[in-house]
Amino acid sequence: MLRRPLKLVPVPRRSGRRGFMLIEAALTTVIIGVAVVALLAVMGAGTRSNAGSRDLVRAIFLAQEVREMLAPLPMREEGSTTFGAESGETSLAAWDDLDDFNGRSFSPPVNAQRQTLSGQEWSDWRQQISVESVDPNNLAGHLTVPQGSTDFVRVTVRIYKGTKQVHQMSWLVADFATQDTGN
Ligand SMILES: [Ca+2]
Repeated sequence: MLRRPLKLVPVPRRSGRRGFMLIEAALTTVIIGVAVVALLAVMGAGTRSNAGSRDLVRAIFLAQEVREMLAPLPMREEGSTTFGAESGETSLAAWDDLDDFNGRSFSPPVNAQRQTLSGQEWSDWRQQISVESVDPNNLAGHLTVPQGSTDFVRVTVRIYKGTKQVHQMSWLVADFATQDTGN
């Protein structure tokens, strides 16, 4: 049987190139889409981070204003055994020793000169102050001792924006006047 020699038949060129380009275009669209979404997410996180940083700076400022306001005050009223404001001391202007400020809260907040910070930007901010007697043998601890029973207090200022606490600052104060005289 005589076989006819194989004849190479030219294969018609398929139009696959067009399809491949469509896939490329689709992939490119997906990749760009993912990149844009990622970029937007990063930008969103950056915006939130900036807002958080701004709030923290304000909160630190408000805590430092309280610290400056309280810095010149004695730990306790001379000649008084009251822990808290003495009789007749009914306003911020009258509070003249540290324990007068225990439990005080200022909203809108106040500055170191005891002036209310007016302005819309401060309206939802609050300074909350606590003054607690601490055990001199355990200054770093949080053991509760009766108020006024020692010559050391821990002053804590908590700064809130709305209901959220943004910052907290604490420091210790000793009644050196009492320490010096041995009373
Ligand atoms: Ca007082």
